[in-house]
Amino acid sequence: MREAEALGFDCIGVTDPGALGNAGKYFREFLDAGAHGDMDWLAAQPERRMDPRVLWPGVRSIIMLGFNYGPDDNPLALLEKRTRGAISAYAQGDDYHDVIKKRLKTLARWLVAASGEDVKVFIDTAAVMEKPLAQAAGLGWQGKHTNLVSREFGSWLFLGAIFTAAELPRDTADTDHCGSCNACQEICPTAAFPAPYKLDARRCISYLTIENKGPIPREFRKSIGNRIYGCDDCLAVCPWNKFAQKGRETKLAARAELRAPSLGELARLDDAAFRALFSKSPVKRIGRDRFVRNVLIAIGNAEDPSLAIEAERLLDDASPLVRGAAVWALSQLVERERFEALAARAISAEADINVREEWCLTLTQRKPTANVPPP
Ligand code: B12
Ligand code: SF4
Ligand code: SF4
Repeated sequence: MREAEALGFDCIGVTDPGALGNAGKYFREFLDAGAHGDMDWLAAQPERRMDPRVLWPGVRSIIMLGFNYGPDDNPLALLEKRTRGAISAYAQGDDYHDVIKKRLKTLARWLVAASGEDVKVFIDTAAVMEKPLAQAAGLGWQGKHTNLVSREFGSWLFLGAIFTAAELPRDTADTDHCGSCNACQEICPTAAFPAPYKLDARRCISYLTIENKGPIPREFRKSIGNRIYGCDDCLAVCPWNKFAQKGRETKLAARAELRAPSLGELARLDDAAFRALFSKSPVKRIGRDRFVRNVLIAIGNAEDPSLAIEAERLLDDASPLVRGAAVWALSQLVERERFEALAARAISAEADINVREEWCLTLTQRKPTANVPPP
């Protein structure tokens, strides 16, 4: 459709509101297994998500749109630079919700004028199963990493939907082209796939660093490496990316300062500096404390004792979430004697019971020489 292309959309397809097939059943299984973790909004009113006709009884056709955000470098390369933070490709530019929603609304207005029928637009946050609907509309298939893979754009498509009361001709659904490939399953640092096509969000670094509001569970801290916001590993390793193209939308392009930011500098962000650095960025959504928590986990994994000073300073931060993460980061970077001396001083002064527990657990679980280079 020319109007969609002119607005920057890279692919488009139309499907039937009843096209979800087994997706609803799989969604129910996902919820029953508790795989959504604390994402209560995902579990709320599941019937609406499982059937678009419950969400909006007037819907006759669903238009699915894809917006290419193909990165201009390989996101896996940055994982080697341990003193730099890795922000996932989708979050290095402006917030896609804002950029794409505006275009969806413009397209929807055009559609209303052309068809005379009512419309609703959705991107990400509504109770819409965007991936299986996009597969039904022929945009690609849900790969074993559970995201939509496109033969033209690999793993790098944002999805959006326009529901319309107009009867439109349907496109043919796409079929699975994963074959015997298992690359995404093998690369996942936290073993978040209990089986191909199934994700346990509670183990996914994207969930742990973005959705999870509390401390990062201890079992995942080492595997998170330097990923400070989201994760691209399973997407980036997909062989279908060899057909991928660089995203065209400049607003979504990586900002120079977010490509490989210094962990030391990020650890020094106060609330105002955080909001200035992440103005218009999706990262802003998680707030300074959760973000600095993530940075501290990466600092703990940086194998650079010169970063210990940043963690030590944050032991006095106003946020218990930040103080707790600083305790763990420090334990990874300083020698046992130094850590025990700091603990002796800090524990009695610590008002927050969870941070005190973090000190005690870290003291008992800390390996004597973890990451500290021999003298
Ligand atoms: C909740 C959510 C998350 C959660 C859970 C992810 C998940 N896979 O469910 C978390 C926070 C972990 C997350 C992470 C990411 N997300 Co997200 N997320 C969503 C959201 C809001 C809902 C997804 C959902 O319904 N999940 C519930 C599960 C049950 O649904 P499902 O993934 O479709 O599950 C299917 C499979 O498991 C399959 N299945 C299950 N069992 C079986 C068995 C067999 C035999 C078969 C064949 C299939 C099968 O059927 C299920 C139903 O379709 C969507 C937006 C939306 N409204 O759809 C964005 C969305 C999926 N996210 C997106 C992105 C970009 C990401 C990240 C890449 C971000 C990042 N870089 O960190 C990661 C990718 C992690 C991953 N491997 O999935 C994009 C994906 C675009 C695309 N091309 O697919 C979406 C569509 C947002 C958008 N509008 O563009 N996300
Ligand atoms: S985004 Fe990262 S942690 Fe999540 S499933 Fe993919 S590889 Fe695993
Ligand atoms: S990496 Fe392989 S298995 Fe995973 S989605 Fe891509 S093609 Fe499918």
